[in-house]
Amino acid sequence: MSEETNEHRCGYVAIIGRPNVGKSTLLNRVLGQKISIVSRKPQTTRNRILGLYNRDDAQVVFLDTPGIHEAQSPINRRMVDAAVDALSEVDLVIFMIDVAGSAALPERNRLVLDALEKRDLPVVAVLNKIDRVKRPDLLPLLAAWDQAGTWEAIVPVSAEKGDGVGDLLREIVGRLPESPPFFPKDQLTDVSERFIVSELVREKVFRLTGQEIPYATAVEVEEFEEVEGKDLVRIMARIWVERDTQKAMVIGRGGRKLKEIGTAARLDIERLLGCRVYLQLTVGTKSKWTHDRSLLQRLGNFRGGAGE
Ligand SMILES: Nc1nc2c(ncn2[C@@H]2O[C@H](COP(=O)(O)OP(=O)(O)OP(=O)(O)O)[C@@H](O)[C@H]2O)c(=O)[nH]1
Ligand SMILES: [Mg+2]
Repeated sequence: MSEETNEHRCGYVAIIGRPNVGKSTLLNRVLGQKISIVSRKPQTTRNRILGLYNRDDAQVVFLDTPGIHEAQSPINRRMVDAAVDALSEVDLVIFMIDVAGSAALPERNRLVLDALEKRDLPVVAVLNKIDRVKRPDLLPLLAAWDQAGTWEAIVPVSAEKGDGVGDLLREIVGRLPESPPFFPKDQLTDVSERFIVSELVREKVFRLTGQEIPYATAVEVEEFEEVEGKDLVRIMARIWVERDTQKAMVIGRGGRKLKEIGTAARLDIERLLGCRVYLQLTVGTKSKWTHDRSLLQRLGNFRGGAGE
């Protein structure tokens, strides 16, 4: 590739929006690999997750962020802060809206709109989950969003099915500054495999347990060891919850729930690492960890803020 003749674009793009709109699904779709966990429950993503979309003429540094909502508890405030902080380091913002959800209209997105209004950033509005609405129902939403702000573009997509994602990438790349890549072109993310492993376990807890448990859970990878000559990785991880009653629910009758979490996580981890995985899960109780700032910092699934 000759640098003189071929222009190359590179920049930071934050994906923001209310919880559960499909931000992480979009990132995984664009990357073609799961680096950011997804669940049907809101407030799944807890950190800024960096994902690199690489091609010959461009590198897009995507920042997936926690959903922006009316945060009360320290853990939730920390998540919202991570999302809003991401805006300070980007060239372009992808503002994602769930057209099939209860917050499809601008008035239910006030917090996000306020965060954007404070900054003078170019924003592409993305109307996601179009696979779940009929075309005629999409038109009034498009009109409402057109009125609600100054957008670079409004792009309807289905992050899950892939519809419109190519158009969105064109809109994004064309708006990035000319620049050489910031990261090696074969890199996909800035987080360790160990971190993604802890997240994949947390995702299964999110998906396979109900009530308050997902929000009371952190995962700590205690051992991560490649077994020499065996194409096998041995992982020991601890699932932290806040109370013994929650611990009992995560373990389940006869250990069945924990086994289900472990099997589902192991399959995803094997796909991530491309080898066999021996995964051993244990459950521990740490009372009030979601309210303890210093603990939040040490525990898995919290890598600290933006710019690392
Ligand atoms: N039908 C449909 N579902 C989608 C689409 N995109 C995402 N979803 C689903 O929406 C839910 C939330 O997706 P996530 O990607 O976790 O959403 P998020 O915005 O990252 O959520 P938080 O991290 O909690 O803020 C999951 O059940 C996804 O499968 C889509 O295009 N169509
Ligand atoms: Mg997410």
